[in-house]
Amino acid sequence: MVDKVKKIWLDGEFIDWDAANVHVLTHSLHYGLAAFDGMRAYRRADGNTYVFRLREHVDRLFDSCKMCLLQPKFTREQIMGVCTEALRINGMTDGYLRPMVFIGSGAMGIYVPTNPIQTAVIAWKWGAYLGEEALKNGIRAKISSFARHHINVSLSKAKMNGQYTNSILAKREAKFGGYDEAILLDANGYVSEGSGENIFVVRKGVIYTPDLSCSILEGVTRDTVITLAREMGLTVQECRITRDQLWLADEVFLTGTAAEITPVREVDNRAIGRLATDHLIARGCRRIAHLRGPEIGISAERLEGYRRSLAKHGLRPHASYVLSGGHGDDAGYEGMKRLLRLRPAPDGVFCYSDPVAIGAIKAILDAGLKVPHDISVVGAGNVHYSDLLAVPLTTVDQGTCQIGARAAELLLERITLKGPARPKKILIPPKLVERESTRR
Ligand code: PPE
Repeated sequence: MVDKVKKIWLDGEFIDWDAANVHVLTHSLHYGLAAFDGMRAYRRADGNTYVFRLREHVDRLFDSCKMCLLQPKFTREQIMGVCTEALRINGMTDGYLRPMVFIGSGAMGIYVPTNPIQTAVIAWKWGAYLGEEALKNGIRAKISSFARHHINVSLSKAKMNGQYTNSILAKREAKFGGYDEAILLDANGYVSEGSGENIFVVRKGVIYTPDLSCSILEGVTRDTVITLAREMGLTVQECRITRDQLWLADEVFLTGTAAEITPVREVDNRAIGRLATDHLIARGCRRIAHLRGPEIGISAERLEGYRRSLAKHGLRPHASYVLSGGHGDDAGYEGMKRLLRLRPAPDGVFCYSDPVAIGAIKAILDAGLKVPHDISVVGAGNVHYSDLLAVPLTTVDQGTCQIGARAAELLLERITLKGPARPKKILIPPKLVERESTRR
């Protein structure tokens, strides 16, 4: 239930929430042609409230109107003003805003050129769209049996009310099947978007999102993610994506005003994610141990990653499965020997480093067990000999050489630069390199 606020703006004035009604002959109610948008207002650290990308949302509303031939009686500036006023008048420091332009009552039938065009702006409090849990641990999504509208069936770039019957059918199908959200393909079979969100796929350090021809709504959040990612030095490609690419992804997430950024942890019952623990889970391991490194920050971060991944997949970490290790293969060997004494023994081990993983593999083999058949092993670092071992090692490559190369380039750039240098952040995403030690 939406909690009532005091006032709703309808056709030029703020009226009481309960008085904001329309006639049942409202044309848009019968035939679905109307346009809306949605934005969130957030209270920021400076104590002020800001509407996130208000202009872009209002522009899209007017673009939607233009595409479906609705002529609002108000200007963009007026609607923007009403949006901020709706927050103020209702005493809201954060919330969701929904401007909508629709065809009022008068004549019936499809062609009603003289019916009034009405405009409303509604503000309400809206928590996490897919639940708090979804933001933390990700959602389970299903590829819908409903396709997104073909580009010549409807106007995918318009945020048209009637279009949402397609979203509702897909969402209900997904929910009835025990999933949290639907992912719709376009009429050509390429990945399009969620029922109310755009979709992103990360694989091997590259971010992909369906291009504008794939029947998607051109999301404002989508644009924000693309812009920020590119500013951080990441590669973003807008292109066609096939459903199997979702299953091979390292990460999938949905973006939208209501959904904000929601991670997807499973698509069609297949776990997403290939970094260390996620990868072991995807390969079928369920009793995953972690051999920690020495007491330094990076070791704590890897432990945190291990814990988060287990939580994301609903697996409980077993205290005895986490052992403090050390740097080298002897630490890995001793740690693994202790893990092998546990009942039940782990079926997967994520090791702090490649040398620790190499020691662990030796201990497993010495105990007469097989890698990966009995126990899968993942290391970290991608040392140069990790593919030359008796059991080539699956590992997380952190791009150590790339880090050095980019740092040197940056330094040279700064030396030759005239004038003040702007700080620059370069992110080199880690990659999972899959080899025999987890291929089962
Ligand atoms: N695709 C669809 C189909 C969609 O409805 C939205 C927003 C997006 C993508 C993302 O667009 P943007 O918000 O500009 O990043 N969906 C709105 C309605 C949700 C609802 O259930 O109502 C929203 O998020 O406000």
